[in-house]
Amino acid sequence: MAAKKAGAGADKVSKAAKKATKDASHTLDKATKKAAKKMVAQAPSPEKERSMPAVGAVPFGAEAMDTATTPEWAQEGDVLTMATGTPVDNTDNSLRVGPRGPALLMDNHLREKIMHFDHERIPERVVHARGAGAHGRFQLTDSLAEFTCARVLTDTSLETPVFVRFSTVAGSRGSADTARDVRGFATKFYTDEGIWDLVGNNIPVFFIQDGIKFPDIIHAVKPEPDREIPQAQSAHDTFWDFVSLQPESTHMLMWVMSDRAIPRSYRTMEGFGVHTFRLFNDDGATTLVKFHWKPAAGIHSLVWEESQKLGGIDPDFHRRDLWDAIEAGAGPEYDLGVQLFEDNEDQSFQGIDLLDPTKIVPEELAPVRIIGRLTLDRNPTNFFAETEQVAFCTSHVPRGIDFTDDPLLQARNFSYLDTQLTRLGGPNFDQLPINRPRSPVNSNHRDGFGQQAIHEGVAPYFPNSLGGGCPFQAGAAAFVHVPRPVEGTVVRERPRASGARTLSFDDHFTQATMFWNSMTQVERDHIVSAFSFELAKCVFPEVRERALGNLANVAAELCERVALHLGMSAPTGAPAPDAGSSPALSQVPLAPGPIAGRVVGVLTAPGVDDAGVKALREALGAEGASLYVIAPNAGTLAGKKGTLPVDRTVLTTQSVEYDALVVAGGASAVVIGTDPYTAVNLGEAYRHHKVVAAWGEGATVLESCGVLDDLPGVVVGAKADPDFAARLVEAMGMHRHWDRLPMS
Ligand code: HDE
Repeated sequence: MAAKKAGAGADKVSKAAKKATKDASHTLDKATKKAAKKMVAQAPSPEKERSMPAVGAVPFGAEAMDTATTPEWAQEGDVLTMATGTPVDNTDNSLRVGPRGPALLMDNHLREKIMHFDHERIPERVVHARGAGAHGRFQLTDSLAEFTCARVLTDTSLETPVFVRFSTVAGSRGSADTARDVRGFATKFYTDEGIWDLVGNNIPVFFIQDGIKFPDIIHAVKPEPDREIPQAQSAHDTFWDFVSLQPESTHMLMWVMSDRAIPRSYRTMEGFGVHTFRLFNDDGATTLVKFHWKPAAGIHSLVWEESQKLGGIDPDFHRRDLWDAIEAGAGPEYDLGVQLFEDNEDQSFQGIDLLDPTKIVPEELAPVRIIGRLTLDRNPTNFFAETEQVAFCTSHVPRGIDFTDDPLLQARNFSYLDTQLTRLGGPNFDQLPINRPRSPVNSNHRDGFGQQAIHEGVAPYFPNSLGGGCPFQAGAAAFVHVPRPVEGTVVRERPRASGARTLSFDDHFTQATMFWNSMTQVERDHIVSAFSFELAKCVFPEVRERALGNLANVAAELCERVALHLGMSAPTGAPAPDAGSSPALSQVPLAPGPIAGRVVGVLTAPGVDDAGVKALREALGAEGASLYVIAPNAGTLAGKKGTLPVDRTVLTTQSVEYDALVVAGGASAVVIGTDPYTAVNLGEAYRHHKVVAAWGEGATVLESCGVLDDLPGVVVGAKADPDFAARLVEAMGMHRHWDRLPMS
């Protein structure tokens, strides 16, 4: 109601503003111009309203960001102008010699408009091109003052603004969100001591141990260079050719072939800094650290068939989910956790080499200490200005956080700064609003492409006397790399196992085996299917053979099952007998978790129990979940007592878009039951182990589709009452019901 009123008000104001502008007809007198301008400024733009933070969400740092993203000069006044501020009289017709004659070169507006349009695109990221971002805040809850002097990790009274960008790696900017791939999880903390970019992934290890191999793996996974096929997929020869020759990739392959690589949502995946970083405190004492993000919504994935279908039905599935959840006030939340290790001579922990990015430290050996919470609660105002132009650099760290000699991290510290030069057109990318620090900037950098600042003074050098010596070196508060001795022989060699380091750069399989050992049966089945699918897409037998050779060193069962699928014989390997397991690696929940941000589809038709739908919507809303009314036709649906607005029609939606499908009660059941889409959608949701439910007459529809009400994850009630809602919520809390056998 309130929104309607506001909308009507806005309409009135903008109509008046338009009238004022029209009346003034190109030659606005001062008073009219002022009045029109005021009215336009007051009119709440629908775009602005769409990007307002959801009720209940706190727009942290919004003021500062808003001035940066919508500077007055960019959208000032009410009349259309050229980039030079020259008012435009007509933007629908180019300047011609008579209405049917040739266009004129002197049409400055035409040329400027087309020129700017021609250059609207910037190069997409070489990797991680496809992504979505959001603003939020980080609240530290447990100080790490003992280990670091970085205020963002020690001062619990601070709330640090952040921007996070999630991404896939292999696909181009327009590729589908749900491809099997690693997800990027890059966080820009606008700390009061400068920017901190934690540029992580949703998988804690990487394919390669040394950054010098990065161009090789990326060339291998990208579409094959002769025909540019396939898009956003690793299921092709060049990828498997490379990884089968590079066995250090095996551990990461286990993760990428697991359900981790097809997350349900960005909200339901973990994040990892991957590398070991070094913390230091004011006394110069150092501690090694690994960063983890733990999602409040639990860790959940799609099933393979869903991810494939969604790629066509809704290629923006993750992007939309992130946007909608934030708009609904159920934005993602993650705990920041750390694993802390003594900075010993070996830089190892219980035999695990901490410099090797293909190894994890199991949480059972080094518990993850939760130190703060990240909340994403504001969608970007403009995708290009923010999500596309955000530039993360692993080398951006504040005082108190430093690097280790992990050879992958060292190469990244070069790469990210370098890549921005091409992508963002020069060295001033830090000045773009989304990249601007919130702490004071006073460098002696000058000029360069896209310089935004008009620097004053004559002395951009140090030392100087003509500028009064400013800016000074910062002294005690300055960023420093912690002093540490470095010596050795210059070599091109990987570190090897030695002394206390047993799980080191030359052990490619033990942790891959540990991953396999830690999986439940259903997770193992999915891993077998993923390897089988990918390798079956490879044409060259030697590529498959080599890949099987590596799998034989992970687990005989895995290798044999994949070989069976490929119609090949399984080679014999030597999996580590003492690889152990880490229960924390399995993502099958042991108890129901929260359902905030989940989506329930309710199948309806005329005659539906509309009061039941409303009651269920309320009950789910209280849990942060949304309900969509699906009906045969769009518009308004006549129910038993009242009406319901239809959200989606049977032609515009499919079961894969929902976490649960519910058949509503009421006389509508007859129509729902005879619609061929019903059986397809219910059958599919059932096959994907999702919750399927019905109340009242709706139960007959489940029955006619062969869905038995006593099976796990099937919820049936007489009415859409609190008891039915509670059972539905609980069942959805498990996400999938793996103990339900496929329907015969
Ligand atoms: Fe990246 N990576 N990467 N990467 N990476 C980029 O930087 C690179 C690596 C990651 O949302 C690029 O700005 C090298 C590991 C994320 O904007 C580029 C190496 C991890 C993002 C680049 C790695 C990542 C990137 C492309 C091996 C997980 C997206 C555009 C030494 C810890 C950030 C850009 C965003 C993006 C280089 C390995 C994560 C080319 C050389 C390991 C999340 O600079």
